[in-house]
Amino acid sequence: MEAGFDTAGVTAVGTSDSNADQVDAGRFAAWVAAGRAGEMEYLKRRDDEGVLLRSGVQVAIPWAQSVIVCALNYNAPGPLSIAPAPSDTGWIARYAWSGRPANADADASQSDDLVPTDYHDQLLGRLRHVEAALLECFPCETRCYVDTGPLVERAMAAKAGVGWIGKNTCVINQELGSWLLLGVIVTSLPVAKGVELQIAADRCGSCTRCIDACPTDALVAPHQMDASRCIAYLTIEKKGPIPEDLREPIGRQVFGCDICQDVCPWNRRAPISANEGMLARSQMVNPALDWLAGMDAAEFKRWFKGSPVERTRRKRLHRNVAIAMGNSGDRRFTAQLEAWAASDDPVLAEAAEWATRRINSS
Ligand code: B12
Ligand code: SF4
Ligand code: SF4
Repeated sequence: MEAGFDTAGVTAVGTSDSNADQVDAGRFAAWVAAGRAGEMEYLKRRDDEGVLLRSGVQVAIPWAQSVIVCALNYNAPGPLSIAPAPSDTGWIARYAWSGRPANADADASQSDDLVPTDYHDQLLGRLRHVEAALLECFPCETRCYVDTGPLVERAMAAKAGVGWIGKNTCVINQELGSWLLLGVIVTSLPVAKGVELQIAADRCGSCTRCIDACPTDALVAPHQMDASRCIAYLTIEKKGPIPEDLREPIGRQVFGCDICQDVCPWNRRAPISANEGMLARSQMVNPALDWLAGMDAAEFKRWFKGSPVERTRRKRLHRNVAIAMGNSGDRRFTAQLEAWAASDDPVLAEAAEWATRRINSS
């Protein structure tokens, strides 16, 4: 917490709870085998014996004995994606709104002039502080990861008592809600025998709001996602054309999706983050689609360099904007879509043609 996290926990690896570890390994393997990882090849990597690297922490990191899981609140003051909004605007996922003042003296409450930040850097910096403090007391092997490590962070977070895995597959903390980003430190330190590890109780109860609200039916059952249908996958990870049957349900989401968290009752009273580096950039909230569409390479760099949106690159963002324009039904977008239809990028051109047809038929 001193390093700037909002909550944290520890779990043992491959020892006390090996039965639960096997259940998780089985779930992960079944998930990959069912094709639910889509084109995210990094999730399907295997070791020399063919075991999925992410199916257990000790598969890729044999010396691992424990995992410290840290969580950072990124909840920002601002509307929910499900609130009424002008039809000519898109939606960028909340976690990608983040920024920091351009210089240390600036007034942090002035959100108009923030420099983009990326949660990977925000969490990794804090994890390194914890790691350094730990190594001072207990020399050991450690690895810090945010997203990229060969492990399922949410499964670790649930075991470390950070929260329970909701039916929307997100980790939810009873006090903080689910607007949490996770980082882990894998260590070679065993958890002392007799130490009771806290596992958070599942508090979803009979609620099914997230499953009912998901526009693409990506939540195929409680706690189970077909990622190849999730709007976050389609708009951020998926290269090439987005499957046609999923374009309409994407609605106005141009980067990621917050719907299954917006409807979650555990987020109603989620506290606003005071974390340095996680301030909301006002321009990211309900951005005008024609503003995003008009960005050339220099403008894209200006607004998104250092932000998670940089990862999608400009052409893929424009592919998503074209689809959102089509879904808006707004004829004012026709000229932009016609210009894109003549683009030398076949994916963008085809998305623009689809969007024009959709506007003309609405
Ligand atoms: C790939 C990935 C995605 C994919 C697939 C998501 C998915 N559900 O798997 C896509 C691109 C769709 C995605 C979307 C998002 N992601 Co993402 N993603 C990841 C990543 C890199 C790997 C996840 C993974 O391994 N998935 C494989 C499946 C099988 O794992 P899982 O769903 O977590 O399932 C495990 C548990 O649920 C458990 N389990 C399964 N069934 C059951 C049943 C019960 C009863 C229990 C108790 C447990 C349980 O076992 C499973 C296997 O071990 C992680 C970082 C990491 N390294 O872990 C971030 C991560 C999960 N993503 C994160 C975020 C923030 C998002 C988005 C909110 C971003 C956005 N706004 O667009 C959305 C959320 C969508 C959603 N409802 O989950 C955060 C989640 C934080 C949190 N509070 O939960 C993570 C941890 C990144 C981080 N460092 O903070 N993501
Ligand atoms: S993030 Fe959106 S598309 Fe993905 S499961 Fe949640 S509601 Fe469905
Ligand atoms: S919306 Fe309901 S079912 Fe879904 S995660 Fe939240 S509490 Fe659980």
